[in-house]
Amino acid sequence: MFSAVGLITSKNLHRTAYTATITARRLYALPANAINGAALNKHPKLKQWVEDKAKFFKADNVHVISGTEAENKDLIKILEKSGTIEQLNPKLRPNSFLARTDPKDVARAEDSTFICSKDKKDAGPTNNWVNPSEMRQRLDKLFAGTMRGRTMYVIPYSMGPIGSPISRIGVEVTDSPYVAVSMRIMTRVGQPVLDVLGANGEFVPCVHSIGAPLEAGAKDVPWPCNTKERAIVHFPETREIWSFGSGYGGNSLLGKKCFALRIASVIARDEGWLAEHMLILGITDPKGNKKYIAAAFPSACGKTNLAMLQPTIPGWKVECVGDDIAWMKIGADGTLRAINPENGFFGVAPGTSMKTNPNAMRSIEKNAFFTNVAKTADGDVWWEELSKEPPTGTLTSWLGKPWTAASAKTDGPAAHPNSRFTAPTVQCPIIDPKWNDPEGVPISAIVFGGRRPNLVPLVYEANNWQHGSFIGSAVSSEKTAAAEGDLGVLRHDPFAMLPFCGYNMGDYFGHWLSVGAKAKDASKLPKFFHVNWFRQENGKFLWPGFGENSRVLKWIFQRTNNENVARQTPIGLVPAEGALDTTGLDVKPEVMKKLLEVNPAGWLNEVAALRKYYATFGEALPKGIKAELDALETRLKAASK
Ligand code: OXD
Ligand code: MN
Repeated sequence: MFSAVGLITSKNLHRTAYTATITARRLYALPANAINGAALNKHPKLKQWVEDKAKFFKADNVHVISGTEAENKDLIKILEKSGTIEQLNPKLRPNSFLARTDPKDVARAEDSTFICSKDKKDAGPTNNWVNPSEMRQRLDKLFAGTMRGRTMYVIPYSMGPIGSPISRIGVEVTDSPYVAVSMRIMTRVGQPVLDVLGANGEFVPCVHSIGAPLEAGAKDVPWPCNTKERAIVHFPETREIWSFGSGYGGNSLLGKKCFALRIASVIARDEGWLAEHMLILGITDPKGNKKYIAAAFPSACGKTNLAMLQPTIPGWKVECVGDDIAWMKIGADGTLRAINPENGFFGVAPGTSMKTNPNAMRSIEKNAFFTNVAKTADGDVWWEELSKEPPTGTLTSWLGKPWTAASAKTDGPAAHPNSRFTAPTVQCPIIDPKWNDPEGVPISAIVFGGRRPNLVPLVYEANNWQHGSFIGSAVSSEKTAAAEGDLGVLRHDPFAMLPFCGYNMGDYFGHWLSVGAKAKDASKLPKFFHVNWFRQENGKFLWPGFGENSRVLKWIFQRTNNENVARQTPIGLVPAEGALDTTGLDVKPEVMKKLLEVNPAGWLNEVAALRKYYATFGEALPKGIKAELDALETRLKAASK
């Protein structure tokens, strides 16, 4: 039945992989892994699904990812042979590689990302929606024979520790070996996941194709993709993911944005928990008291920097649980418990340096993948702001061209603004001892933030859960290079989830309210805050940011202990005069005042803009959010009299 593409029984896996080595179409083929094949046989539904996909996509070969070191080495050889990656100088950066993508495949493609719920209303006004049957017809056309001439990799993966009750399993099939090696860094993959799946365990089916079949005799390119036809599709009701055309991580590593946020947000809504675009950090005061903070910022707004922050205030310590995604649930003890479902970092390279994020720099010293950064003359990596000046000698830019500081004016940056590093979480020198704890860590504070050049103070605190949820729903930020489109434009990005919420954003606001309302003991819930590191005057940032943000974290920490260090304003609580620790900080008192000022007239404009935005949700806008907006307006009007 499966003879067209061969496969799946252990015997067949071996034969077809071997066949591939002699078909000349492939430059290099993986040795088969018989154990994997046998394991797939144990799960008839999974086996059938894989067989159907391989047949329909006309894959030349199928390889089930075991997750072993030897297999990873083989995949890397394939990627080197095809020119997709090159090894960096092992003396400078052991076991690390550089990939250059097609210049048109460099970021998340939000315009081509779809939530195909049965009812358009369930996708809401912030998502692209297409009727599921229409989309399935389109996908059928796109995917028919899409893997001709290529191997289909089957990646069983776990979001969260393998076997933990809160973890979820996905199986991604992909024709990209780059995706296979990257998924091995970003998630837990392979045989142990199949063991947990057993004979009938549930998995989220995830389908990915670069959309570039390789016809017999045709020459491959280093980064095959399909920039004409792209679709990153989610079916929330059936919990399926289909991604076509792009190899860029955010569109192709389906465990991350597609599963752990878009599909998981739907599962979380149905089951009463939260799947969020948040970092998680542990913070310890000089007396040894420890708390955990979760923080949501839009893409490329410094989540990784905050998650790995090196405090400048003496005696304080920060440890990292995760830098991008948090799954949170009220635990048996009544606290909000959070896990990081990922296993690696997929961070933005430009701007990362020993000055801004030494712990990220140490996390990528070895065993790292870099995408679209520049290469130095001695075979290491470089990107803008990694050092004040570029290293001597001619670099190779992300476009694969010779590059020097002098040529930057005509050639643009050496590294793409959304170039990335990928490295295992365990390599972070300040990884939290509990980062892998299936119980999750208890969250004391939830922080929202965005890039706001004006108006929004350095930090303020919500009055309660409902007000905090309102603040989350009101997040706006300047657009960054993490997604295609115009940079710097201010856009609403509620809860930093605009591109990642798998259902109607209005219902999502309601879900946040209900999680708080259902909690048995409100005193055990986290407090909410909003921060803004990006306030500017005359084009210059007023706040130094990075390690100095520990001063703001200290104030947040104090507030979670209900310390009397705040003053009430119409928008919430801000640090009382002199309460924010500025010892040794080179910021003038008048600048500090500006950073903490609340200007009622300016905020009334913000209220008007929000009212317009909220109107787009129609009836889905929860009463609690509307009530908070009205109350804010009343307080602001009273303050401006
Ligand atoms: C990311 C993003 O890659 O948010 O984390 O775009
Ligand atoms: Mn992100």
